[in-house]
Parts: sequence; C-alpha cells; structure tokens
Amino acid sequence: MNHTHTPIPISISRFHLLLLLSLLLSLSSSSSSSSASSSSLLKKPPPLPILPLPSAPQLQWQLGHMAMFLHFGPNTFTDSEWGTGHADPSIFNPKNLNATQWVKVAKDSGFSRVILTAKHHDGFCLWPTEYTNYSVSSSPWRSGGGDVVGELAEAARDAGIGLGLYLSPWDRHEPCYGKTLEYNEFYMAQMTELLTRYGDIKEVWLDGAKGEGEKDMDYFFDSWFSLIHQHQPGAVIFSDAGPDTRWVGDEAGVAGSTCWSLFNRSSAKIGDTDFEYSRGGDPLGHDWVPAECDVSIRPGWFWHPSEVPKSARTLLELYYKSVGRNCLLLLNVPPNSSGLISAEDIQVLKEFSELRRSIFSQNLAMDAIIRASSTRGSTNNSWFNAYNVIEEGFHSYWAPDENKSIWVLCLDLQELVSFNILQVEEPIHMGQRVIEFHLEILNAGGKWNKVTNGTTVGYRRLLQFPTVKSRNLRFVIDKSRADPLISYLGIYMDPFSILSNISHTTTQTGINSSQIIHHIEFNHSQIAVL
Ligand code: FUL
Repeated sequence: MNHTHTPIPISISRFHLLLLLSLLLSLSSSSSSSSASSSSLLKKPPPLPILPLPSAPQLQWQLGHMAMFLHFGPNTFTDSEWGTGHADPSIFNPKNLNATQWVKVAKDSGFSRVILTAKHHDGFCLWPTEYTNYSVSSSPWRSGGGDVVGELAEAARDAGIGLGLYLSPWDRHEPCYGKTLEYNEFYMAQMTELLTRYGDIKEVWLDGAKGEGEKDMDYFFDSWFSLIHQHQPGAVIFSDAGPDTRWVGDEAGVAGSTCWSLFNRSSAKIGDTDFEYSRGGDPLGHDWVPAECDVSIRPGWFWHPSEVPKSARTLLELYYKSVGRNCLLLLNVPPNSSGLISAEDIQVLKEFSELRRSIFSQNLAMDAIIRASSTRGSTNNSWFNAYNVIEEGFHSYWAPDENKSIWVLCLDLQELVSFNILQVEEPIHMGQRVIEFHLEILNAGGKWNKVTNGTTVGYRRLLQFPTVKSRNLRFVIDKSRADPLISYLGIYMDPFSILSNISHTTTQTGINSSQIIHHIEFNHSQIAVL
C-alpha cells in the first residue's frame, strides 16, 4: 500500500474556504434580514424598450431573412417585361407548371416565403377572379380550370413556408383603370378574393410603378391597407412607404451601409420615392418600417430564354448588402415558359446556399472567454450576461449596466484565429439602438488596432474586411440611442469573396442617386452588383 501523502491542490482548498465564507455570509444575512436575502435572488427586469418597435408580423418577416419573388404570367411567353395588357390569354400555357417545385427550390435554398405576381401591370390574373375575364380561366392551361395562386398556396402550406402576393395597382388591361372610384372598387374586390380564398397570406406587395403618359388616377391606399390588415392581420404590407416594410429604393438588392428600420411613413410617397431616405431610413423616425431589397437573379424580372442567372458569389455579395444591412433580401427567381424554375437557376441557388453554409455554420468566437465593461444587474446575472452574445436568437442578449458611457465586450478566443467577417445583432423587439460601433484586435506587438467600424446594426449586421489574425478582440459601441443591447456577436472566415471590392471601413456602397434613377427608368435591366 502506498502511504505517500498527496497534498490537496491549493485551488480546491481555496474553493472550500470560499464556499464556507459564502455559507457563513448567507447565514448571517438570512438571520439578520430574510427579506434582504430573498430580494437578492430576484431578477433585474429587462430595460425599457425604445420606440418605435416592430409588430409581431414585422418580427416574423425579419426573422425570415430571405424571400423568393416569382414573376410569372403572359410576359413569360411573350419575352417581355411590361406587358401591354392585350396579349391573347391563349398564349398562357405552362404545360409542366409545378408549384411544388417552386416551393421546394425556395425552401431548399433558405427562403422563408414566396411572393407571386398574382397580377402584374398587364392585368392578367393568375387566379380565376370573378371581376375580369382576363385571367387563367380564359387560357388553355388546365383547360381554363387552373389556379396558379391556389396551387402555390397549397404547395407553400404543405412545405411550411409563407405566401405573399403582388397585386399590381397599375393595370393596363382593365377598362375602368383611370376612373378613380370604379377602379378602387375593382382593385379592392380583387384583393378581397386573394385574401379570403387562399389561407394565410404573409405579405402583400404593391408599388407605384406606372408608364409615362398613362391614365391619371388616385389609389385609395389607406382603404386598401385597412382592408388587408382586416383580412390578414398576420400580413406585412410592402410599398415605397410601408406601412410595414419599405422599398429600399433600388432594384439592385443593395441597402445603405447605414440602415435604420426607423422611418416616417408620412415623409414617403408611393410612386415618388426619395431614394436616399428609403435606403438609409431615419434615425429620428417615429414608425418601424424596415427595408426590403428586391433584385432579380436574372437581368429581367420575367424569364427570357436569352438571359442567364447571376453567379453564386454575386448573390453572396447581395446577401452581405441586404440581409447584412438589417434588411430582407427579396430575390426574384422567375419560372420559365414550361412552368418550372430553370435548372441553371437552381444550380446557382444551390451554390449560394453552400457558400453561406460553409462561411456561417460555425462562429469562430464560440469558445471565447467574454468580459463586458458592465452587466445589467450584476456580472453574474445570467439574464443579461455577456455570454448571451454567442447564443443564437434575439431573446437572450447582453445588457450593460445603466448610465454607463463605455460599452465594450472583450473576447479572448483562447487561440489565434483568422477571420474577415463580423456579425452583430441587436434584439430588435427592444428597438433599434446602436448608432456607431467598431471592432479592435490586439496585435502581436500588444497594441489594439481598429479592424472595422460601422453605423447601425439592427436585426443583423455583417461587415467584411481584409483577413486579420488575433486572439483578443474588443467590440466597442461608440454611440447609441439608449443603453445598447447586443444579442449576437460572431466572427467568420469568408474565403470566397473578392477582397479588392471591400473597403477597410464601412462607408457608402458606391451607388449614387443618378445610378438609381437610371435603373428605375430602364426598370428591367440589371444593374451590375454595386
Ligand atoms: C416594378 C415593376 O415595374 C417591375 O416590373 C417589377 O415587378 C418590379 C419588382 O417592380 O415596380
């Protein structure tokens, strides 16, 4: 038998000492004041949210990250973008139409909802409406008994993804277009059909697009919006001015590098967009109206046999500039004239998913030791603890103590890590707060270097920068509308993006309003990725 004495490790004896001490302390305090000890166990409540705040449908919309737009109709068969409204319904015959395929492509590629052009500017209706004959009912497709909206609604419901519908206000076929009262009645009746026949509608999409010299008339937007919310309280309404989500102001899928969900609806007009205001939002805005970035995978919105899809890397760049700037990416993937999404588009979408998966599947800060400049309640308060920033989801977040002027999170990665992407998220149900922030790393010489900086975070902010390598990081919030709250902090390595396009610090995207206006005028031509 070995009688060698094994010394008790110093850390254990210290641990026991501490335990004893805390026991004694708790005993003495409980005997002196039982109410004081029970109150120290009480949770510190969350801070007050800061107005304006998102509604439940707006939160759901934002959590979906990406939606797939489906432009489909007679234009698909006539190789056009803005149909005249006089194309013969007999041309509409997508022999292999399969909405289950559209929905499968959307779901497999990470889209949370699909939005279909139930009626585009040509006035042709993809459902059997009772208010005009210019619809699928007059076409040879399914011998006039078909309903594209119905088939898509069923496929989306079966797959568990959301359905949105675009009902174009501008209607080049309808004879009453131009007669304000009659056309508003007609439009609302069609809208009612769409909102009452097909189950839950998650988004209603409309715009103010209209060709030069077309008949003048007023749209009764306020009545339309009330009708939509009455029938579908879970739907968000998209337009240039909200009320629930706003057009970002370009059709290139690019948001401003400063992008507030705050906005003043009353300062925006449908069909007469102030592009700068829309792309950046308004730090003083009274309404919550986050931006949606629409862009097509191909040059046109409708399918054309001569056009090819963008590359997966281009889509990734758009993802950084939309989802990574606090917006939803609405990517148009137009079904072809056989009624299917084309193989080459599916291939690009697969590659796009794979790029995102390989970059974002693991947060390289996952095992970091994290310290905060302060924590609401106390450092040990797990409710607001700094470690919440490596948990997914916005219901757990780091909150600093009240009335501090310094807000810093220090991360010790425990080993040298190379990375070139920063991901930051705010718990937006508490309002959008952060105005300015930056990231520093400790270099080999023991000095802190700024790696990147940004303005606004919101739901999700992604910043790209040339690859750096370090073990220690400092995430610093320089300016905030109220005590900043951070729900996620991630660092990642993107080996795919071309670094020459990435500026060291985030500034404007390089798009200017004349480029935007140029694009709007030509409307359907693709703007090169900015
Ligand atoms: C625009 C329309 O004029 C285009 O044809 C397309 O539908 C695009 C998404 O919105 O306003």
